[in-house]
Amino acid sequence: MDKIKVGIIGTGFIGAVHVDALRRLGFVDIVALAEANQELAQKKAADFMIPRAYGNFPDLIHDPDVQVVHNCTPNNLHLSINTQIIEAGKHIFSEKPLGMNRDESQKMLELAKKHHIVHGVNFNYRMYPLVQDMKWKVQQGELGDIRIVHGSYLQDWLFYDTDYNWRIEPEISGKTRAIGDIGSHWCDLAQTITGLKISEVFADFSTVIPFRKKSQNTETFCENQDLAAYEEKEVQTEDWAGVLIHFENGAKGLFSVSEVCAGRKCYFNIEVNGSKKTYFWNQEEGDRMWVGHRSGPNAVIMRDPHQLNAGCRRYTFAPGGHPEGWLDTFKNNIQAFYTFLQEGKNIEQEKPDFATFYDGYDIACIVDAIAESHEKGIWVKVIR
Ligand code: NAI
Ligand code: SOE
Repeated sequence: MDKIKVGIIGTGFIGAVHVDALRRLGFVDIVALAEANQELAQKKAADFMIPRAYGNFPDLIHDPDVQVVHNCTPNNLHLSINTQIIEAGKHIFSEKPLGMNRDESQKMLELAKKHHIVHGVNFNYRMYPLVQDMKWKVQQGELGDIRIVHGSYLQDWLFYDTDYNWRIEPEISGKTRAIGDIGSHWCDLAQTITGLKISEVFADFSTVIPFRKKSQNTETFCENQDLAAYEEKEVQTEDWAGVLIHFENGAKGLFSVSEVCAGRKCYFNIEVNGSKKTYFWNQEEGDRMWVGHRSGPNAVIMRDPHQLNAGCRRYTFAPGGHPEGWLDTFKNNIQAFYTFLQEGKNIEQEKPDFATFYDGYDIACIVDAIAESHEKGIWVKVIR
């Protein structure tokens, strides 16, 4: 059988991770990349040993050999690039958030449905083996009724006023920053594990650093502390947000997000309190999960392929005690997407484990409701 031929648009921080994950699959070949200009495309193609380099993304999309396109560009380019990929009839794996807002995301979902392509959005954290296991346990009723869901996603990479990136600018990132960028992951995780929809939100935002120094180096996660030259920029988006949430079954909860908590790198955690027990999981120690009991000892479950339910075993490889982590979630997500494609499955008939444009749109509806709640200071229903 021929390998599936793939093109990647945008090879910055996360594009490089897609290259790594795709190469671990074995049954796909990266045949082309596109970058912001020809010189950069050629440099990246040489670095990654990818045969074709395009300085203009439509040329990659219309390369007749390319069957699937990954979009790893900043958020403001998702709508135009994704639209062209879908209209060319190619399958698409887009980075999150799907669009800059609900309207953009809805357009992409409608178009994807019309063209009958396979569509994925990279909400990769749901592909930790223990997250899939938690989802399965909840479905089996092991947790009981879901009562409370809470957690946070905290980072520190924008801690200094010298930290700068395109995510600071609403024209590129969207109206929200911490919520759209990492709160979107938290909402996807909460909905994936519980199987419940977030129905109503009440939010409060804070821009902790009102002015930032923009210099030449604005790479994602760059270190920039002694600047010789910079431009002072007023910040319009939130560094921190707190959100109270209601779920469709009456369960309640809350989460916070931050990009300015010193020492917190990718501190993404969730706790689900059920009527029988509690599950707690933290991404930075993603190979472990805590189970809390009212009567009887608490437990820490260590990821071990032999102890995961059968449906999750395809998302784990290393024996217990041999850590798996963040990079493996990309491989798992991409593997789920390409296996679905290879097996000729249809998203309209079967809900895959990976997030689709349906999920991308759903999360955009929540993000917009959160932004509206902060602006108006009221509870806002999530309109889907
Ligand atoms: P980045 O700034 O590191 O990389 C973006 C890349 O896109 C750069 O190489 C840039 O040259 C390229 N690019 C810009 N304009 C282009 C154009 N017109 N044509 C082709 N390439 C172009 O950004 P980063 O951090 O990689 O983020 C990209 C996307 O991935 C964002 O939507 C972000 O939200 C998402 N992301 C998702 C992550 C996840 O965990 N799922 C992690 C990090 C980012
Ligand atoms: C920056 O906040 C970032 O790279 C996000 O864009 C990703 O989605 C997250 O997974 C890690 O942090």
